[in-house]
Amino acid sequence: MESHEGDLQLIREKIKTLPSKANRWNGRSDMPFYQFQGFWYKPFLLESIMWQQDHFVAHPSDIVLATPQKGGTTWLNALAFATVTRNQFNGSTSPLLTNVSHDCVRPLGLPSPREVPKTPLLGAVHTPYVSLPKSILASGCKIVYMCREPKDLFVSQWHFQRSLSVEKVSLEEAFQLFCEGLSPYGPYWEHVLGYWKASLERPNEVLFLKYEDMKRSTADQVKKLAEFMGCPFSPEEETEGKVKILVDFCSFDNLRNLEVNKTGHSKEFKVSNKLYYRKGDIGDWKNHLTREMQERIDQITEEKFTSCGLTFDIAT
Ligand code: PAP
Repeated sequence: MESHEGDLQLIREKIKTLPSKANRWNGRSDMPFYQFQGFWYKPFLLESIMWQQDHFVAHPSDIVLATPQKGGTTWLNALAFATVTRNQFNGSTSPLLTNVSHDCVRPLGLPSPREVPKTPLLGAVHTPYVSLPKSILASGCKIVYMCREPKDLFVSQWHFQRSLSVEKVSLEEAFQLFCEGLSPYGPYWEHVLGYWKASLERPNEVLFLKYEDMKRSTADQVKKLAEFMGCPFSPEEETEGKVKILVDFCSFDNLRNLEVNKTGHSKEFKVSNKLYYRKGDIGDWKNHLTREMQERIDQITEEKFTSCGLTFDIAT
């Protein structure tokens, strides 16, 4: 890690020259938001993205898993990992039994001392498409993106950020910030559109998934994911019920109730694993947002997405 200190120092200096604003999501004056290539970041998260751009070398067989924050990262990682390793591990031997799914995929950022099972899966975590390392695009490796209906994503992000912060941002203030685009890795709509447009331009290389589709028809979506990743389920596997077994293993209730996800910490992100499992429902926004809030956010969604041919079921 020490040999990277010089590079990191240069990156830190560069970050200080970027446009910045107070981060009212966590109220910490020592950790403002910085804007880079159109998106807002906490400085230590931006360090990692800038480091990746300078140093990460992708291999054509890599599979990048990307999500906006709270777009379904934990679930996508688990499903993709269980799918590509299904002939290597089963429900009693899977590393997912003892590791949060973020720790089962290879990191793209700074070299990490943690042991990661060998798979083609790379966790790009929340890097916007425009900021992915050039070598990922040049290598032609596959990218899977999963995102979520904006109201539910906002509510999930608000809960998550509050649980990480001493100073708790109110729902109203966070809502205002989110709609202005000033949210972690925001503007959210631009994050989604970057990958959406890429999936239209390069459908063989970019798979665009929605959390809601994954909830409503998990088995079909997992089959699509497997096919895209180059490891389709065979007719025999389907007859043997392998898809259902995998889907049940990665279900919210099953993973949330594992000891590692009740009491453990992510090695990569030092976050308490239970924070990655809250409700896992579609439509929790109805328990939080006023009618005015709903209308405002839906209007932005409509304005931003409809002309690009992207739709979400905003009523549920
Ligand atoms: P991250 O981006 O910080 O890693 P991420 O996994 O994207 O978090 O988001 C967590 C959301 O996914 C939570 O949603 P909620 O706040 O609305 O409840 C979490 O409950 C949900 N989630 C986690 N695991 C699963 C799963 N296996 N199935 C369905 N939803 C899940």
